[in-house]
Amino acid sequence: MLRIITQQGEVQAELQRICERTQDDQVQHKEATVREVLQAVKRQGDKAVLHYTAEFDQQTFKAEDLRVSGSELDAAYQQVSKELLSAIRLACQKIEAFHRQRVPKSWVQFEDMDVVLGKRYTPVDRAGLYVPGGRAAYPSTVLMNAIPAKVAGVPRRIIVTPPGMGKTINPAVLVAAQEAGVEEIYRVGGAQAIAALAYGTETIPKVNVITGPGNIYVTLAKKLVYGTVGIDSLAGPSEVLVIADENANPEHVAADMLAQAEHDPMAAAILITTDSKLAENVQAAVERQLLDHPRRMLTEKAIAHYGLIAIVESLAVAVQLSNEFAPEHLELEVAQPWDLVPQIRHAGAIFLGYSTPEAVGDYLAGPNHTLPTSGAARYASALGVETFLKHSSLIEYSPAALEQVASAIDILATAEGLPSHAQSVRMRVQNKDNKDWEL
Ligand code: HSO
Ligand code: ZN
Repeated sequence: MLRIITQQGEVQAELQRICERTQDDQVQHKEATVREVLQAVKRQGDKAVLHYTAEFDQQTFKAEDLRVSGSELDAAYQQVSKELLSAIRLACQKIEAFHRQRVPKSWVQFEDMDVVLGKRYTPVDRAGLYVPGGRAAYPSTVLMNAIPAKVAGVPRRIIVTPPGMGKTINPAVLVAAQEAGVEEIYRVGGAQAIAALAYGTETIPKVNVITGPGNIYVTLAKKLVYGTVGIDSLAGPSEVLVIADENANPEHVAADMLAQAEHDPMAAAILITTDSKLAENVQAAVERQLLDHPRRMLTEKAIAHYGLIAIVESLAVAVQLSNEFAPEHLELEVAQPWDLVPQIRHAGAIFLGYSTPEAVGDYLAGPNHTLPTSGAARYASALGVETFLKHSSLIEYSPAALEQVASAIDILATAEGLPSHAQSVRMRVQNKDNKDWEL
């Protein structure tokens, strides 16, 4: 049963508990396992990858089968329906259009004729995209990772995903990968996949950046290899916070909350409303919609542990509580959603109005669905083209410009006790014709 609470202190305590739900005591123990996997793959490469795939995924095969073959890629198109293929293509097109819009551009600025400054963006050479399997075989996640990497211009894009029964990979995942321009796919998941991408093996290339959501083992592994490679963020179980007024449709709000809960037993679904009638109606609608839910067990678990309805006195209080929580997804099911936007401080994605369910963003609105969770929206943003780019600063000074700043550099370098820094400037200024070396 979805709990309704009204006392503000209790609401705040509950929101904090839900926000911190991944920091459980089991993590330490799991981290030890992940360290062992990372070390083994680093030392033994493919051999360790295959060993852990047999142990954790119960799939045994040889190193030459790690990479998904061209014929499997072709065959996948025969295994998905025409409707699914066109939906994937529509999503591809909308996601790509969105991500192309604000690609950071290299720039140079001629302050005056003597100083040129700028930034030059370049993509990483190789990106590793993690696509979960098992409970979560999401072609949409393939698109959300692979398209920004392609738009960023990453020359080599690689997908890793755990094998299912008979070492197969979900055909919809294989089709989505190809539609998004990825043909290099390895059947490996878990911490062993992250290790392979971070250190490289005989078969799997070492990459520069690893992105994509995963279970707790994948997330811990990403955290531990950070530094050897870049990562997007530590994307934990999904969450939605809905702010709704008295005109929101309780069936719709309930469906949106269940859409989040059905992802994971640790997913969170929170409603903050100003209307007690709506609260009761949503509570009842959730019960009703759960009755014949095909993923009832898992969904109910999430609702029981991390589901919550809070009744508050005003929308301003609702926004304040939401800011403290910093949700991954925030739905504003209110009459004037844009009025609230300036007050929103932290949220991975904001869905405005009664007819914008989160699902539209999960699949094809265009913005990325890989978003910061568990309060990370306080400092992080959605996965994007920038995740695969870095920039080099550009600086050019003419002799005259250097002369102008020489004494300031001299003073700073002397204050830091670094005489060669001072000298490198002084020499140039004192020998403007640059003939010193001839002496
Ligand atoms: N809500 C998930 C994304 C997703 N939903 C994929 C359906 N498929 C995390 O933003
Ligand atoms: Zn979703």
